[in-house]
Amino acid sequence: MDQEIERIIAGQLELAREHFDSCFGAREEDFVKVTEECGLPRFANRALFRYVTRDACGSASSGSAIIGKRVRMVDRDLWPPYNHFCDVWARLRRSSADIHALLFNILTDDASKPRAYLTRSDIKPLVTNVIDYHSELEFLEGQGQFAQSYADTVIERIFYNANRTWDGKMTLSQFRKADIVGILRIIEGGIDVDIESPGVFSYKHFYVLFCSFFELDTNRDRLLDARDLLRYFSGTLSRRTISRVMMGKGKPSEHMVPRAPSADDARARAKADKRKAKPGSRYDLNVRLSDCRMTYNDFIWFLLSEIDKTTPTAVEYWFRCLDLDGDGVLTVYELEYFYDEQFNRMEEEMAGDVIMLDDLMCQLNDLIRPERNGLITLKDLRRAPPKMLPIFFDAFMNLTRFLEHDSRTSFLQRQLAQISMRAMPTTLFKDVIQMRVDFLANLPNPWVEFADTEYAALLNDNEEQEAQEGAVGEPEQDTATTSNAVALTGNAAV
Ligand SMILES: [Ca+2]
Ligand SMILES: [Ca+2]
Repeated sequence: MDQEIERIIAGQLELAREHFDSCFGAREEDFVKVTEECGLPRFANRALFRYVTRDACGSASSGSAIIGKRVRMVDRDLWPPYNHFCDVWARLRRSSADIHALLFNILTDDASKPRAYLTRSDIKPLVTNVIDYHSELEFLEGQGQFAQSYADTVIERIFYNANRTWDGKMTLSQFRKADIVGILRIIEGGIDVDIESPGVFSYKHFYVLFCSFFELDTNRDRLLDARDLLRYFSGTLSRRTISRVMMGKGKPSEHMVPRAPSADDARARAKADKRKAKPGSRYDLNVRLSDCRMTYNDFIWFLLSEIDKTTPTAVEYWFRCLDLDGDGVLTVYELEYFYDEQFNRMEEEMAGDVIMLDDLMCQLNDLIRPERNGLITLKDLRRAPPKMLPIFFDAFMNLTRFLEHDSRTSFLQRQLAQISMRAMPTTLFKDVIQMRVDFLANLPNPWVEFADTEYAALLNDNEEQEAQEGAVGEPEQDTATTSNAVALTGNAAV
């Protein structure tokens, strides 16, 4: 085994030597040839270059927030001497169990203080590398804040999917599971090529997230307050849900308002210390809703969770919102608190055609089958069929969607029944089951479906707006923009 690794390292170093011989002294972007010879995705180049030049060429800046070809610090750095590279690469390769561990070790990039986790800023060199060198993203150059928002979106989405501990510290096993290496390889072929399941780098998805946020942010301060969220999908979320979201119960909020601690604060803190709250359980009774704001990064977690409530992160997000006392169990009393508001709205909006809580709880108990009747835990929800989860959460939080489920579920049931009827007399029962499973598995992912529809609508809006501007004789803007760049001109300045 050891011999095999030594043979691989020797082969890689031999191939890399040619580039050192011909390119010695060249810049970071030329180093991509070496990165590829070493078996890494090309967009890991900046990270590897920084890693190998760190000791050889002084202090290479790591995790720089600067985007854009003109202001990159590392361009001033030179390639390391070949012998130095050999030492660094061999040591790195020997200490990494697989390609995931290899990239993970490169990104943690702090030899003096070895870390067992990655932070958001550690991922940045990968994302800025993609922004600066991916041919499909050329139009982001010089877009400052807009390009920065794209980078933030990609990083938040990586953490949304991978960081199941919610602590902003991605472990090697989370990194491996998220398959960042695989994602980097896929986008070499194109950013939005996989129509079925575009990944975290999807420009289209970023654009939808970004525009959805600014649609709500009427005063353009890049923060949302509770009132803004009331306008989300024409007021579909209940006020009680919005309060919980805004208070950072789903995802701890990034936005903090410094306040002089009062005597109450001190007492609450002493009480919380005594209780020795579990890490991650945020139990701040002293939050004032009027102080709460949602940043763009928080909004990414909110919108992804709102649109697709079947993902593990979404389930946890909404569970925490509903779990008023944070004890890890949803009781009938907690659910009733949320359902009361829904019930009143149904009475107002549906002329008395309402669903009683008792009936609802019976149905939901059948769907979720909790271990203890009437007490729903996160474990129960994780075991429940994923398609049932949106019905469960929307019943307590999102009236419009909850009422949609009624018709959608029965439509689904009819389709499933038709599959069985058509196949039944001639097909084996287990094959019929498989057909039904395949049918359900091929239903479009709610987030992808949503992003597609919204993106088409946004492009349409932009075209209409441009047509109007053309009609009234507005001075023409840059005509050389691509359709993507057209989509961004309306919002890039905010
Ligand atoms: Ca605002
Ligand atoms: Ca509870």
